[in-house]
Amino acid sequence: MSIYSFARRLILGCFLGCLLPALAASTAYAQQVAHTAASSTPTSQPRDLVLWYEEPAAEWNEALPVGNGSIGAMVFGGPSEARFQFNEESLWVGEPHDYAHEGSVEHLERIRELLFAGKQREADALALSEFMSVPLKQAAYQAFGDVTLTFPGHEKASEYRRELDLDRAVTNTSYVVDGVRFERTVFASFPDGAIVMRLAASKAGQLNFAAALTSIHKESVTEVLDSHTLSMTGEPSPLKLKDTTFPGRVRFEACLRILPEGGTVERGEGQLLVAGADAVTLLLVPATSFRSYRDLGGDPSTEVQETLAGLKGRSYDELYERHVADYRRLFGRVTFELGEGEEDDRSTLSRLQAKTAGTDPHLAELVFQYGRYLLIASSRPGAQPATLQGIWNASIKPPWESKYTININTEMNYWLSELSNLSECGQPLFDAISELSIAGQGVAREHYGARGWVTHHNFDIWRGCAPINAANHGIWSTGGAWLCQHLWWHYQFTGDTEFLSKQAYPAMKGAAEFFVDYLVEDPRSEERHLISGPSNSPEIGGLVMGPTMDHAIIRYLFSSTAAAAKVLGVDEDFQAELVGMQERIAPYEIGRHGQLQEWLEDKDDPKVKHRHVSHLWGLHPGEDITAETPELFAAAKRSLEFRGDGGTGWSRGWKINFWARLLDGDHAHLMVQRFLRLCGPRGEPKGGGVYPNLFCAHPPFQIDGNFGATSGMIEMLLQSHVKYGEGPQDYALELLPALPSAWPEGRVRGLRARGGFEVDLAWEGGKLTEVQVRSILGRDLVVRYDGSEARRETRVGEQYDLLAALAE
Ligand code: FUC
Repeated sequence: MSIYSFARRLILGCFLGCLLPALAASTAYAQQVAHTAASSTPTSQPRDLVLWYEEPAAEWNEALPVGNGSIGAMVFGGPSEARFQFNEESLWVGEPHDYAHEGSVEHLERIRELLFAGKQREADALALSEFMSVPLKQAAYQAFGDVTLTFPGHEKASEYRRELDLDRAVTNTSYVVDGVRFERTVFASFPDGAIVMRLAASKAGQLNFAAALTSIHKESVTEVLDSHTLSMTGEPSPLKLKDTTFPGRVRFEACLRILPEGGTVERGEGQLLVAGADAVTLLLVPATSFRSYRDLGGDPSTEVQETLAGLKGRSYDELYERHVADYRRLFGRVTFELGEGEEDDRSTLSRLQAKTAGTDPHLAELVFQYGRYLLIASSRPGAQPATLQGIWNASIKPPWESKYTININTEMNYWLSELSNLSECGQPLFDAISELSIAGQGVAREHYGARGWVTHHNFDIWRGCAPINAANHGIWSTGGAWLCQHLWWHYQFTGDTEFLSKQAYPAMKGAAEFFVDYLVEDPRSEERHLISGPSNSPEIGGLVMGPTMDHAIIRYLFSSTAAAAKVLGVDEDFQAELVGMQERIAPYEIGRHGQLQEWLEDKDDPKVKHRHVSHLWGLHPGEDITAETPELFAAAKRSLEFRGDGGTGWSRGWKINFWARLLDGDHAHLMVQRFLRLCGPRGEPKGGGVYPNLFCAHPPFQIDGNFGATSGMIEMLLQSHVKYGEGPQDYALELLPALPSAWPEGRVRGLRARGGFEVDLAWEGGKLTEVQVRSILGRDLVVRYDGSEARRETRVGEQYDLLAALAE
């Protein structure tokens, strides 16, 4: 489904009745964003933000991604064979499906009893046979197709260069053959709903090529639709995952329209042949029959034709300008530079291969802004949320099905959206949460006999919420609760009470109701603490009662839901119930190694280097472990030291955030270095880092680390999670809380903070030299830097210079 069908869905009113309030909220939200964004005029970037290479991509992780939130492509840039591997976000195997396992609840008590009795293996076996999703796996995101342009005679190209300009969201490939310079420009346009490719040459009549449109799916057919258009239709091949074969029910269609200037276009066998053109514009429009997780009634053909009709009459220059203006409106809100730096004419790959890659400030700037680029490219209002791979996937059997893993990954995808001034890019996640809050009701009822809704460690496009794969990691009940944090953040950053009442609070309330019914008293504790379970500390230690992470998340859910109800002036009794229960949840424990315990029992092994560090959730992304709780702060630090500085790409990304929250800039920077480690055939074969195209390497490619790295770098420069008062937005802004010695000079503009503030900072010799804070909501402002504090009452739209006050 494209942004267009989303708009149509709004107009025709064909969206699910139950989600109408959510949509109303999104509309109000759009207005809100339009209002608040006015404060952040797009600024031009201080330095070139270009990923560039001297060779075509030798493999997928070297190709360059473009995307408009829903459709994306990987640009390989071969001179004689140009491959554009493309995706559309709604092309998945499977069909509308409820994964709840009827009657599971009958076994719940027994599983708990076994766990309380220390019989983990028996509990696991019972849970695996009686308590899991039906089927045991969820569906997979699918590759869509390839556009291949073949240029005879271009094998001997010279002066080759391939680049992705983050400032314009445009890729460019350029080279010379027989004295003629050829240029290919590619971008994915959000306003026009198409991938646009432009071919040009320095001499007239030189463009000769064959264009093909193909798909990895066997059931697809490509036809020459008219003299200038190729059309490909089909459906995904069925996919067997473990014991289940997911059918290919989503129908797809893509059209490639070729608009030459000069020359001729002829029909070939499933191809179009262009000869003697001066320049050519190609428009690629894919669509599917997916309308919503419950409805496959769309007509991809009509959708493609409508989009193409909308493009008719627009010149290439117009398409380009509309795209750049739309993109810059978002991207241009933040600039980031680390000192003047030296002129650097090395390619991105050479810089990544250099020993100094980890400390290369320009690479840090590039990776910082790449996270923002990728979010804009994979998550725009009306779209699906970014998957484990954003929207970029060349496989029919992608790693972890390229779905939504919510025991860290999907949340990490959205850590940067509010912080980095891309608030509206969070909307796809909010809409998915609204859907999960409906789909997860059946799972709450059938598995737990509880009210409200629950989601376990994964969901897919069909909004599967039941526990999948295996009991030892699939039965983890706080996925939905964690997602609700993003709803609350959105309110805290934007002050959008309409969003809070119509979209956020209904989902938060349902999630909290579930936990009111689900928590049980721990018979082993004298205080009869409330604990979670059966659950696990993500992916380590197996099925247990009472993992620390669950309790941190549930406490946060209860307190934020009670706070939201208070803001809205509703559900007073429920507020009191949540506050009362929150106080009874098992507290953090510090264990015999001085560590923050991962479980109720003091059984952490300091030698374990596991990638997940779930028990530190309260340090980040939570907010109850700060310097103001010194014992827990020290224990969290100890636990993190035990886990070490390695790990998968996303784990390194998370550790940047952790060390920033621990106010240790140099250690956070060490993790930036560890993140900038080149992986794959041209770098390190094992361990996490980045690929030549700067995609995060788990390995394999997983986009979460890109987003986590950007959020971590922001946490090094600005934090706003420490409360100064009791109000839901009373958070102090901490300036340069974890500035590393490796970044003595720099400047960042346009970051956002809780309470509705936009912040510009500059520093020299490691000391703050400029602070400008714009007030979006007119709330009281508390700013802290290096032991000083300044307070201001603010007015909407006004800017405050706080440097002198902080120096007093
Ligand atoms: C979680 C992680 C894995 C991987 C997968 C998609 O299960 O533990 O490392 O990121 O999600």
